[in-house]
Amino acid sequence: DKCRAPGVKGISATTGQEQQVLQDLEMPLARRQTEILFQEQPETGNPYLEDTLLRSYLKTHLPPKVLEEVHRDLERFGTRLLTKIQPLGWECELNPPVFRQYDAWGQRVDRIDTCSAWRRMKEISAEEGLIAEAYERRYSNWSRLYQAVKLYLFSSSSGGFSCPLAMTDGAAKVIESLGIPASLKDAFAHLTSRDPKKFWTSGQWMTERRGGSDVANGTETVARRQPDGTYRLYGFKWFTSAADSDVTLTLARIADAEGQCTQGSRGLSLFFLRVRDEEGKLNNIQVQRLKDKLGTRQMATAELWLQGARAELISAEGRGVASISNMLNITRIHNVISAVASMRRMISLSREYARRRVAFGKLLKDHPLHMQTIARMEVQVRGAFLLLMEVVRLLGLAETNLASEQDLLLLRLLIPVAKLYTGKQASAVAVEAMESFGGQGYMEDTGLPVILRDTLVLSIWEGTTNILSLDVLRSLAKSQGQVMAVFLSTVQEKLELALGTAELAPAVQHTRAALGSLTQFLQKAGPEPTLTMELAARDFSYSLARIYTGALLMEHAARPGASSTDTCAALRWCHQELCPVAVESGFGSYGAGAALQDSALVYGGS
Ligand code: UCC
Repeated sequence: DKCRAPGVKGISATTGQEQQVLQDLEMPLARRQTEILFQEQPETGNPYLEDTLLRSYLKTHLPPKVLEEVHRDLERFGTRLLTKIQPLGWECELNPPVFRQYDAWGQRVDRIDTCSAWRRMKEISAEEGLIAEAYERRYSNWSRLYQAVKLYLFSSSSGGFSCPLAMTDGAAKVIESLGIPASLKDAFAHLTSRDPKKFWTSGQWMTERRGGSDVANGTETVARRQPDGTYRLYGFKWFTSAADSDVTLTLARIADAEGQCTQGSRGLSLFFLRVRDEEGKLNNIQVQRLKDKLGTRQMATAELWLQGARAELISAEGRGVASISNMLNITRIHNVISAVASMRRMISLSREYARRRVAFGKLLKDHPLHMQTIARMEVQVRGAFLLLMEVVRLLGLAETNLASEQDLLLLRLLIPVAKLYTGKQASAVAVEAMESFGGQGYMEDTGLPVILRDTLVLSIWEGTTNILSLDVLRSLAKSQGQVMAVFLSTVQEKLELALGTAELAPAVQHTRAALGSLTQFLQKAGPEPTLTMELAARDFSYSLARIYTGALLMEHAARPGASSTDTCAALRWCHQELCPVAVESGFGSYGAGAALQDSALVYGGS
């Protein structure tokens, strides 16, 4: 009716000059009526208070005293996110970094200008202790989990600042794992500072022209030893995220007296360097250009020439990959944090929209099919959230020397599993949630495409799905299968616990069957790396993710005071195919014949 009203009013009016004047007067008003869309913008509240799963998790696991303090801080932080940080995040999106290579007089300056909101995010990160919290360990093993929760709440309002924080955390972790050598004491203090004036962020320069994934063979950068024991680095870094960072960790090959370098992984060493000196001058680095990315546009990602950048060797020679894997494991956890946060944000918006949008005579929330779609996404995010909490719980134990040997093995296995699985989940959920807004979801200025774009990178950076699947196999090989033994026994324990809740019986049964199939597959495949295991790596990793997440959902649903929604989520999760690797193996997907078929399907063949 609102749509038709103006037109009807204008045309069906009586004729004559007087009427024309009336029409002229009425039209602009009438037009204004048609200009607004009838749906209201979905608005969410305090992200901490609205997150019932997060709150129930904290209530279940944190000691009461810790919970009390953490709850107070998170409630305050939630309000700050809503009122102050979210608008800053949007400003970062609207004002991406600008690269100025030359000044007005032709002098090379290589300036990366970031917006004030981006710089404010850095200050807020320090004020909120988004890195510091994990290293101060005020709450012992719970500090890491608490930090992860703050990062999770921060992520989707951060305007991309989550990325430098991930790398900063990773750099702090590497330095801490080296025992904070005297030469890095100052840097560590800056990276973990709560003082906005002192806080530094770090980059992670791993990617070169010849390899994003194949770091071992793709790294060309050469390090030349100087008489004072420092090094100068020469090379080209192809993809350096948050290039406005203060310091960075990077890999290079140390040249011997003849200028020769060892190739492959054994030739790589890890270096620390300051990006600029005290006056802000680049450390013999030239910025080639900024990357033109699909998303994460708030952040300056650059191509950098290292032309004798002064650096400090911080690993044993040739142990670069092993040393930087401490950083990778942290940034991969941050990737999980962002994936879960993105899903939670999209679903919250979708849920709120369904409360306001009327179609076919009723609110979207009263259309069962629409609710089924959102509910399916909700099951995904619940599972992913519990998997994230499990990983950071284990990390907290490891960092306070409270972890058992089994905990450490489980942590090693679950990091790549969680990274690869949640990255894929987040992309799928973001696309589905966008669709739940109809055409509005596709509109730039709703902000929804920004979330989608920024989410799609999560299955790519920090190791693609296949690279992470191979890392899962690496963890099996390195531990000689021990990670699997721990995985199986931990899931069994959680199933025992779930048996006490009668409603969970079908989920327990299904997961047990999946565990049986997984064990059979492993027995058949054998412990050695084979073509079968390589072809199975992705499905195998998915199986681990689904089975373990199912066990976590059951554990959560079996706790005292659990709700029927917790049970429902566990049942629905476990209803899906939990062990795709067994299904595909039964179909013969992992043999040499299948590999030939794959090639024929891709490239054509008889
Ligand atoms: O830089 C990037 C963008 C930054 C953006 C940051 C955003 C953060 C997101 C947060 C959300 C907002 S992306 C660049 C990321 N690049 C990668 O992720 C590289 C992907 N490729 C791999 O992961 C490969 O698998 C490599 C590089 C690790 C493979 O190297 P190698 O040398 O061929 O592998 P090796 O020989 O198997 O491993 C060498 C050593 C071994 O130790 P040792 O010698 O003691 O046996 C491995 O066990 O490293 C150890 N190692 C690990 N240890 C390898 N990976 C790991 C691991 N994950 N954990 C523990």
